[in-house]
Amino acid sequence: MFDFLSSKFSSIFSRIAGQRTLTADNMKQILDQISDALLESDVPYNLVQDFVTSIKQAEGKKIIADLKPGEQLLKLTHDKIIAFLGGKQHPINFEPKSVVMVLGLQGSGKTTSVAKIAARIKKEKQHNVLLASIDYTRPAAREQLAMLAARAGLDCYQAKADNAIDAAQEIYAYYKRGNFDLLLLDTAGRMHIDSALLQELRSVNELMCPRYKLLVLDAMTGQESLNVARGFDQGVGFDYAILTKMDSDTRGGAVFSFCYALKKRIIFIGTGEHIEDLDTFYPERIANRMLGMGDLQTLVEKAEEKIKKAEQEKVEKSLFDGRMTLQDFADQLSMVNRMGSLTHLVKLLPGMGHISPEILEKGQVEMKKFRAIISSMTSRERINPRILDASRKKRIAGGAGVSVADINILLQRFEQTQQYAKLFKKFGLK
Ligand SMILES: Nc1nc2c(ncn2[C@@H]2O[C@H](COP(=O)(O)OP(=O)(O)O)[C@@H](O)[C@H]2O)c(=O)[nH]1
Ligand SMILES: [Mg+2]
Repeated sequence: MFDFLSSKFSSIFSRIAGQRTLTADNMKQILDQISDALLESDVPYNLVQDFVTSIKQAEGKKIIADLKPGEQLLKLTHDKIIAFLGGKQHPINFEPKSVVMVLGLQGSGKTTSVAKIAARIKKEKQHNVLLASIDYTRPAAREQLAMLAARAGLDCYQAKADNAIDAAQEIYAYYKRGNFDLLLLDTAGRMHIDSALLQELRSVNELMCPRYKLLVLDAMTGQESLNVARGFDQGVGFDYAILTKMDSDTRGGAVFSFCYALKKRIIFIGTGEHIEDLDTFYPERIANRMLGMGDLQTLVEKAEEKIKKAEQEKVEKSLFDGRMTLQDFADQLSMVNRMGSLTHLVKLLPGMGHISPEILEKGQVEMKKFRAIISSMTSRERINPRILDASRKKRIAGGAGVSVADINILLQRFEQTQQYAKLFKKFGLK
């Protein structure tokens, strides 16, 4: 996700990271590179202009005295991306006894998203959710929702009516009778927005008065998705958006542009075809990812699910205190090992968003070696790796069945991890 933007941004900012001064020429060059990266990721030209102007204006004010110019610019860009994505915000909390109507073009991911959201609400709030579809354009469309619901253990009502409007009435009556907490209504889409579709959606809107209307947009469609959103907004209106297929090779331009262009929030992003592949949209985390800073927060959440809290707190504390030892590093490695495949996790780690499968394979082997090396060290060596001279390294290499070069790689990685931790602490990203 955001591999394209994060590799562009990482390379732009790594070039200026340590510089003591930034000349007007440097600055112009960097802003040009940022513009190019955004245009290439399919952000509309006028939005790119607005974004770059907002950085320029803030840069003039020099707010943070103790940052180097490169760091300052990175921080500003980070802040401005967050602002573009809608600012800091709380996740949406669907009020009980509401109807949620889900709109979007055909194939955008409505049916899949309806099932994902329902499963999420049921799991987190124990709400009694009813699913139903009024998609009469494709014979299998309603079956698809029923199947997804059955697989996830969700209630789904299949209307007997032979058209969308009658079905909507029937569904609404069933929902009211059944004392459900929420109704999630899947609707028909078309290849393009047309007046028949909008008319149908307007009628259902009047009939059910949904408390929430969610628009599903396919992130793969780039700039075009903004026009689709405007069309739905004018035709029926909607409250929030869900951007799907973020796991595909979309360049992220649609996500970057949506909030600023439509003045509405994105509340979820779809990250795969499975029912659990739905992430709550947090502008801060997305900004971190776009800038190649990884997503420590998501990583922490995933870890929390599988690791005892106390164990994790200990590692985290030493990491952010800047007092991390090799023992902590070893604990981290075995945590990663328990949390799932490296391929998935690595996407969340700083600067590692675009690593090839071969390198990951190598990474798995490397992790194994690292654990062997650290377990061959004395506790003094783990706490203070600076004492590792040539003879100690030789002894450890013998014990772990690796070469001295492997130990040096481990020490390098350890050093990098500490650097990242410091950077994150400095930017208040933790
Ligand atoms: N990779 C990926 N595929 C998705 C995502 N959301 C939906 N899909 C797939 O997109 C296709 C169309 O989805 P569907 O929910 O039927 O779209 P609808 O026509 O709007 O109801 C299906 O093959 C889904 O599995 C997503 O977030 N990631
Ligand atoms: Mg559908």
